[in-house]
Amino acid sequence: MAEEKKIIAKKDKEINFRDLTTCDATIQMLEKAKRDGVETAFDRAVSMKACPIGANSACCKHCSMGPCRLNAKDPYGKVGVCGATIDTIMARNFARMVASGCAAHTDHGMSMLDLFREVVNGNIQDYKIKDTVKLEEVARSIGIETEGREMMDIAKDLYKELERTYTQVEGEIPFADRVPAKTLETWRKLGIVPRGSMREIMEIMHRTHMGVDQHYENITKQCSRTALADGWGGSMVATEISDILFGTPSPISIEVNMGVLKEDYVNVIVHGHEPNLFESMIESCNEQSLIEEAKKAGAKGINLAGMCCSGAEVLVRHGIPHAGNFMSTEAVLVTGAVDVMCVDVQCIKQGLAKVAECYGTPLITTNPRCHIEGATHIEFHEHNPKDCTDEVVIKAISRFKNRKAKVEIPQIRNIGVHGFSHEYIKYMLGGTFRASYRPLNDNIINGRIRGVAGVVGCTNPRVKQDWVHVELVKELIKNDVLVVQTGCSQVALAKAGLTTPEAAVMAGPGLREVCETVGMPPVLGIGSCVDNSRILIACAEMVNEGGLGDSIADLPVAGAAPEWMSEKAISIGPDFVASGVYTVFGVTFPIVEETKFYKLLFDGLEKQGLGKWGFSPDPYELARMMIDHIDKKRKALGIDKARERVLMDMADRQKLEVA
Ligand code: SF4
Ligand code: MSK
Repeated sequence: MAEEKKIIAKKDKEINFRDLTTCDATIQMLEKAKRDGVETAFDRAVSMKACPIGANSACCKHCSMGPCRLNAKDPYGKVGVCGATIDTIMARNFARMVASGCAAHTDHGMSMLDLFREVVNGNIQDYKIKDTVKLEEVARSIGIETEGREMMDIAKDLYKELERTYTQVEGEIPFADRVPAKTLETWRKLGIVPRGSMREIMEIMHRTHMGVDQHYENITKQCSRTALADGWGGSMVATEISDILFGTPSPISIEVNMGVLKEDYVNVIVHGHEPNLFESMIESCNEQSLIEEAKKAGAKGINLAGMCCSGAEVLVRHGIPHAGNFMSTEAVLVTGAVDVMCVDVQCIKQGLAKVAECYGTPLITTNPRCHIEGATHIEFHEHNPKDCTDEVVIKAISRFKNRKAKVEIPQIRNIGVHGFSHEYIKYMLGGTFRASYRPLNDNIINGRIRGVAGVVGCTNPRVKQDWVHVELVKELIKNDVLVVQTGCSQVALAKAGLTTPEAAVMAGPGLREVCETVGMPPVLGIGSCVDNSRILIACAEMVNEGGLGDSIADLPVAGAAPEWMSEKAISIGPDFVASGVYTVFGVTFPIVEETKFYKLLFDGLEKQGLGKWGFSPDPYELARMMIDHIDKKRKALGIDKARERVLMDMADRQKLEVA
């Protein structure tokens, strides 16, 4: 698919930052970075052309008889030295991306479970079980008795059960109990019900070793099984345990964008994924003695903001402002106003170290899994969390006192209403006395809501930051498709003003009516990238509620990662596809078109009763593909009414722009 990929390849002097991002704050900072002689990932993406053979996944370096490069234009004209075909090579490469993405999510989940175990066993005092209602609900969902039992006894049983999510050698993982019966039956028939994620990830790495699994169909099967071990396993554990420990989100109005930084405050940014670090940082930033220190240093106080998915985790639990998504993490340092950037794991660009150095900002790594050359490492331990976060804040105060960099903060702040957990969606639509998915299902059946789309994932400098997300979502809601969001995507939409109830005016008449009746935005931010499991649970609830088919594959739903970049995003793909969801990706897709592997992913899996993949770099085409799929499912369910997809021209789009 190399020809279709949107790769910006201009010479440095021709760069117009408006071609690279629609985020005005990021543009302002890229212009400043240029004046300051500072390079960012945007500059590197322009000057570094993506390797076309790698982009097509047509090369293999799994052994030293290679590396072997095949020809995407004549994919069956050549094989690797060992005889591996293009389908084997692409499927193996894909499988290793899935394994890596699943490992990232499940290891994050395991960290949350480690913390839960230590809390339950009384070895950690700084964290507590915050949401006992959720604890009982999760326990009951996997068959643990809760009636009349002590909370800690339930919690101990829950820990033991959930540990199997990772370690189970044979048999189905606990959350398989949450999968709709017909979907589970399909998995059993295909032999893809996951065992523990450690086993599945180990097996995928074994199978993709030179000379083991050399049938693309069999490799793809293991991709599905491993991805399900993540989506219905490790990721789901991460979300559920985070909710139990830190509270289940409910909607809250939050501020987004770089204008949340304050020149006369000590500014602390937390970036990464794990809520335990951030929760402790909140404590440290509110510590009276540290606030006094900040004041002694001449600041008005300490200002804490999140970025990326760390920010998405806590903005909904505490209303902490969010300074920007993945592609703004270097740009925010260019403000000169960041007194410390504290990171844990995932999506932390190594380039941050250089940019931080240029502006005299300490970059602090905290997790044993993530050290960065040039950064300071202060290890975070859950048994004494404030030892780390207090020290980080002290460093920030010191940097404030000695700020040398010129400060320029883009004065842009947007408001979003986020925090729609799947539990809250149920309550919001059904009310206290009728909390259920019935109203959602009814509104889908009566056609007010055409279907539901999950639009998730990263931003990527190979496409214009935020633009693909925003244009895609605008098209979807205009066509009465309710949108749920996770990760960096929701921050793009918040910056565009689409995550407030007022954005209902941009929706089609049916969706608008529902949003205005309930007072909800047409675009629901539901958490960080690991929280995609909330979407799966919502899908299961819709099936179980009745009237929309027997399996997730019957639902009028679709998913998209329009600006994806990480292997975690790739692993979410087969998780959703194997769960039955049509899943489309933008930017690029690591595959050669019209090969057997391509036909399997983009068509064959659906014939097996699963979902399927789609790809387009164009947001309007992505919207068309998703809406066509939703309409196909409505027709199959017999709930299709004569309705046309609303095609918008540029004038229509301009009319819909939110100020
Ligand atoms: Fe080449 Fe086969 Fe070795 Fe891959 S495994 S590098 S295709 S010889
Ligand atoms: S942080 S995986 S850029 S969503 Fe979760 Fe954002 Fe994608 Fe990282």
